[in-house]
Amino acid sequence: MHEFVPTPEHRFTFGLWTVGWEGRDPFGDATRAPLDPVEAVHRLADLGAFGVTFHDDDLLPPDSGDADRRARVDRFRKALDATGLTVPMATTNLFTHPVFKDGAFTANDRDVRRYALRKTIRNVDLAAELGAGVYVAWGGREGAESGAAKDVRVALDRMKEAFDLLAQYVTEQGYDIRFAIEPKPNEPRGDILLPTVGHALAFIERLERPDLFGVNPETGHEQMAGLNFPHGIAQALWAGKLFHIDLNGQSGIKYDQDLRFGAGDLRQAFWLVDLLESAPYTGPRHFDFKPPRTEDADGVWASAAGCMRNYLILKERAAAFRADPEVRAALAASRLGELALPTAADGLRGLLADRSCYEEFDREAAATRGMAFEHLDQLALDHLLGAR
Ligand code: XLS
Ligand code: MN
Ligand code: MN
Repeated sequence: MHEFVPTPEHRFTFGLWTVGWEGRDPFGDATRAPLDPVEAVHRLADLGAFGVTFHDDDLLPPDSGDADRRARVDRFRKALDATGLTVPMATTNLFTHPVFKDGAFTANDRDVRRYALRKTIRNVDLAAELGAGVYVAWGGREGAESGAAKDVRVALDRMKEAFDLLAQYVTEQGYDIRFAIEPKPNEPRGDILLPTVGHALAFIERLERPDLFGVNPETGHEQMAGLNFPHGIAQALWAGKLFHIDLNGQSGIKYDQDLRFGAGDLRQAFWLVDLLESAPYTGPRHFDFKPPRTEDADGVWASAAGCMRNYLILKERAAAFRADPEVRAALAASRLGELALPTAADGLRGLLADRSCYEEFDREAAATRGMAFEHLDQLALDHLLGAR
């Protein structure tokens, strides 16, 4: 039997804000005490994680002076050095302070937009210092609750302006940093700009330096919009834009649950791991979850360990599925190999000249062919449930 023991080679990472979540929600106060980032680093390393990520404010109180900042960064750095934990990603908190109530890069107020950019740039410097290769941008407050409040086309101009300036900054500084835009359909705004992976991918192509931009899709965010997460990830991979990923659990179209990975839609989690492990995707497996506020400190670490354990179990199940000779036969019966053949390797001329594909095509015979998907899917379910 597999032990499912996480090691740094698995590249599991966690945000400081995940295990450090105190359990404050719109209806209730904190249920847990603040967690020292240094303790988080040690506990995550003990659990077998590869790295840790942070918002500027998770590590440094927003109004801390230069000396205090330096002391806190040095202390954090010492914990990283002692444990070998890495910082593959960092991001900016552009949502907690009331100044961001109408957005950051797309706030109607110009002074707020300029402040948001400077706050971001300040933390990009720290990200570079700590060796992060990816900088996540989640625009949780970029949106509206009412129609006339936001001219969306103009707001997208401002969003583009912000990202173009950030790309110029990292290029001029010579930083080896790329940006990953994180879509979300709603919460905390009624409607958020760039709500899905597809919206973000289309937006990126309009930027001055699209090569520096990819996406950071989150399981629950796509599922809040009723979308198929593995399909979104597949399209991001297809576009060469999966720079980072936020893994967690979500049960259907409702508030952002941020359950541990494996909770929520288990079948989508299975197909996701199957996809990531065969892609290949070499980036971190980053968990952006919230240990429920019912949990004490022990429950927090049990929840974090569960994220990694579930990933490893699903990885083993997906590998067993792919290695099963009956599955291979079922994939062939479902003609997956045929999907991989170009539709017209003979070119447009060949297609037009080929009478067998139209004039002589036996449409009725093709229409009655079964696809055998149900047998294939049952084999997958058998593997997922441990019945094979
Ligand atoms: C919130 C987002 C957030 C980003 C980082 O819903 O998931 O945590 O990942 O700002
Ligand atoms: Mn979330
Ligand atoms: Mn996230």
